[in-house]
Amino acid sequence: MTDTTPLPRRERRAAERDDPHAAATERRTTRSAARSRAARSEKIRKLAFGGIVAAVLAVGGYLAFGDFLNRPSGAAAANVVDVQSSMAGFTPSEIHVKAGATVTLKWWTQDAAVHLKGGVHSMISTELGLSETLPAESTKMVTWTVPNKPGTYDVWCETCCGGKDAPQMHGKIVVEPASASVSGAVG
Ligand SMILES: [Cu+2]
Repeated sequence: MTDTTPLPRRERRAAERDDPHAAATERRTTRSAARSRAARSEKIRKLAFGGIVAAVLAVGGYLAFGDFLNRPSGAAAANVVDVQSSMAGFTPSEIHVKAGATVTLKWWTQDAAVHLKGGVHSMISTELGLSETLPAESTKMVTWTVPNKPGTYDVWCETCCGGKDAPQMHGKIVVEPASASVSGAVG
């Protein structure tokens, strides 16, 4: 019997009467076809699962190491400034940036919300157009275009330890002339 398409039940019974052996073969063929279909779909499921796992690992890896990989070199890395806020104020208490540059402040704190007014530290410099808040125990990337006005400016936190009235809550932002960076660059 070369035709392996399943026969309707009535015909199969008739075929079984006529040739019990052939009918049994036909049933086996049907079962094994079903088995191989099941095996195929199992294989597809495994491939799909593998693909999802690979995608999750790739995204996780990028999130874990992307920042690290981007940091060591390149112009962008030079414009990332690490700033911590704590009960001691800003660390470092003085940062230097170039006029007109786009700077990313990697601003972080380990302080708990209970010590902070509104649960945040703040970073305020009205002269430089900065007014940001940082939730307790977090890190925030603040991208900021430095105004084109060289000088030394006051920056302070208003939401802890006495705020603007407390000397230790103040820091300095020194805006250096843009030409200072051009002199060191080629092209
Ligand atoms: Cu603060």
